[in-house]
Amino acid sequence: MCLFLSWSCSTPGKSKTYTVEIKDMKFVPDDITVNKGDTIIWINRDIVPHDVTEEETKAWTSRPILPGKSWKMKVTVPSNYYCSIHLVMKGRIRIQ
Ligand SMILES: [Cu+2]
Repeated sequence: MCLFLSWSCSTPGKSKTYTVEIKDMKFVPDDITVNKGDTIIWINRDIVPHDVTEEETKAWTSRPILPGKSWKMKVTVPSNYYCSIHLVMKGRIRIQ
């Protein structure tokens, strides 16, 4: 893992960074399992802006992520999220 994703191992301690790509109007992967305290970075590889917004209560939101840009968040609770710009785009964060 570290050989291929050396940047994810640069953070001291045990927390990891996971990447979710946004492409073709989808979150890839759209279902991710992490440990509490890990970070997820969403990278917009699409040609239109997207966002990442907590689905039930809008507890958190990335605001629009422009093409080529990214946004990251430290995960403390499991969440279902969606793109508030394109309501059909949905993703899920599980904590193991
Ligand atoms: Cu979107």
